[in-house]
Amino acid sequence: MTDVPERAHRAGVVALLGRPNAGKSTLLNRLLGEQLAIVTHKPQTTRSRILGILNTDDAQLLLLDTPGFHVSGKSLNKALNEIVDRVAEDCDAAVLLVDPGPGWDEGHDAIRARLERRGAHVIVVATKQDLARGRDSGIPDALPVSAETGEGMDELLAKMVDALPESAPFYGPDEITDRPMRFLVAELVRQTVFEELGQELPYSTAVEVLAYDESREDLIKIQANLIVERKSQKGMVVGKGGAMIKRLGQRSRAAIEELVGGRVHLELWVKVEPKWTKRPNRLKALGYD
Ligand SMILES: Nc1nc2c(ncn2[C@@H]2O[C@H](COP(=O)(O)OP(=O)(O)OP(=O)(O)O)[C@@H](O)[C@H]2O)c(=O)[nH]1
Ligand SMILES: [Mg+2]
Repeated sequence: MTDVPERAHRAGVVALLGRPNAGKSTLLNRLLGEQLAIVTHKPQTTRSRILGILNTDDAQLLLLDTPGFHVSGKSLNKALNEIVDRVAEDCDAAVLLVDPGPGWDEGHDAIRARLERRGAHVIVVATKQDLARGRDSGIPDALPVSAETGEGMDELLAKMVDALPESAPFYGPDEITDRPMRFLVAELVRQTVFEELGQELPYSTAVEVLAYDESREDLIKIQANLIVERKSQKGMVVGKGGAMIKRLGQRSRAAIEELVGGRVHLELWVKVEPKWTKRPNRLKALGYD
């Protein structure tokens, strides 16, 4: 019989980086087995870094979902890129997700070089393999995965753990995120807006939770503002005879009830705040910085 030395516990931050819509948030949710980050078919859904905590037998992975990196001069988009930059400066390892559809580009070269300069281990992953099958992804040394089917997840997990330093865990075994319930609630409302409203409007929308009242045992009472930039947008969000805001409220409430596992009363208001996407203080207050 041989003695197998027990492997030391590992822990650290693994950043999920990629272009908008590459599937970062879907991958986070798949790895955690929970819907922590919102996912939509539209690009630029994620607006802040979101930590998901994943425990294995001998490791704790602090998975950081991030906004997609892209080129744009708009204030909101610049703020999002800054979040990506900071995460890239701070992680122990990074998973660089590439959708084989649009493929690899110079943006990927730049971020990989930057991570490697810092000594962060980079794992390149070709996503959406359930769609890409048979196509040559043209991405060298990429691990093929599908967050939809779960293909490649065990190999990816093993690679991520290998890339982490030896360390005791940072969080307790029951913790799944560092984000407060208010944040998760605001995100679920935002997801509903992406699903119900046209192409442009979700990008002008933010959600601010004003009250989260748990004082009653059988019902959580939530008040939230849906912030838009223009009066005409308010009209669209409210809808004919209030039909749209009613639908947004009902769908959001159902999603929040699923998250909290109990009854929820949701009051949703629409507020016009001209140029909130261009005001650094508002971006900060809303958590997009
Ligand atoms: N078929 C398939 N679709 C996927 C897969 N992963 C993600 N998607 C879809 O791709 C779209 C974008 O997914 P997200 O997870 O929101 O992408 P993201 O990288 O977080 O996007 P941003 O937050 O906007 O940067 C959604 O419609 C997902 O359902 C996959 O493995 N297979
Ligand atoms: Mg996302």
